[in-house]
Amino acid sequence: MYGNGYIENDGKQVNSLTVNEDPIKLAAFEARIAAGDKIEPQDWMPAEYKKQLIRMMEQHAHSEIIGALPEGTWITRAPGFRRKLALMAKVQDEVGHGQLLYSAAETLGKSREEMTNDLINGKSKYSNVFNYPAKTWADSAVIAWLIDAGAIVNQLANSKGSYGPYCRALERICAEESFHLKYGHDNVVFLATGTPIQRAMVQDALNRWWEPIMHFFGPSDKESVHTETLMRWKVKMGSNDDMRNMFLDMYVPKIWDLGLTLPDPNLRKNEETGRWEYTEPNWEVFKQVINGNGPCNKERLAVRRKAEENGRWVREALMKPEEKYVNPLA
Ligand code: FAQ
Repeated sequence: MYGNGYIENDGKQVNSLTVNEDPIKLAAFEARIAAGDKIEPQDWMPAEYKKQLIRMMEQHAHSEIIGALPEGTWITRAPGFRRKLALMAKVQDEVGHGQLLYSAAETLGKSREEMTNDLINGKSKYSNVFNYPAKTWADSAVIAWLIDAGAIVNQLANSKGSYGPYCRALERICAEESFHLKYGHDNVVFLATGTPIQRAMVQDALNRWWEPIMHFFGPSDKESVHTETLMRWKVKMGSNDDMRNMFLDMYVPKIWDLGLTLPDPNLRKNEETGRWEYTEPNWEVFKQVINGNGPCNKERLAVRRKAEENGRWVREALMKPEEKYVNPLA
């Protein structure tokens, strides 16, 4: 099901990244991966496998935490009590996913504090999509439907991967994301079948979010740096283009069914190849956004930095083992 379109994996990249590894241990490790075993934290693993997993899980965890911000701004303005409750629960879930993923990354020896510092100092990446503003209520609907959908496509595949703690975290996350997706779909359907103003609002949001969503799955397979290694070691279970194609297959027909349009005149499924054809999104914009120069990068990191500062006294208090109790205020 996954990985059908990816470049032939001749192992050259992996070989160059593992030259210093013990060949016997490496062969045994790769045999376990090929057999579908889960690798656990105490097991032997090549340094590059560990490094790649920390990078990916950490970026994923940061994405969940920063991803709570664009939708979070709509909690106070959600239309009606039920929408407010649902959005609050969703945002809370996303932060919880961040916690699960930080814990999974910590099993490989990088502390949460180091990961947080790398995020707020701009050293570590997080998903491009969360560097755009959620201008209207329809933006929050499009995020909840289509970004959660993209996340599920990616994470459901990778939950069948090789690293035990990451796979278990992903399974749990996917279960919650599938509720988010239903919530987002319900919101989009409501707007798309509502008044002309509501319809125009959701169409406008879709037009603005389409390119970031196409970027979400990462650069094309020809440009992707890490896919070859990550697929060989079953950390990624499909290439970026495969995941993008799967998402288009599942969601473009649903978008068109609602009478909404997508801002790409070349978007169509080639029935002979089974692949979607589209105008390449602007990858220069993508590079700018993931390297700190998107519309909201600075604002997002400033909010995270402030939260870190505000919570410092709590962390310090918790880290004092000699403090057994405090005097109650009343
Ligand atoms: N954004 O060689 P590749 C969510 C970077 S969770 C930013 O192809 P790889 C839930 C990449 O890091 C969303 N950077 O990389 C939610 C690398 O840079 P580096 C997050 C990106 O790792 C919903 C360079 O480009 N999901 O949405 C992006 O093989 C709603 C070269 O790229 C995950 O993190 C990007 N989109 O494939 C929350 C899933 N794409 O590190 C709130 C796990 C690429 O060398 C509201 N991650 N880059 O400096 C993955 O599956 C993979 O890491 C990919 C990228 C597919 C994202």
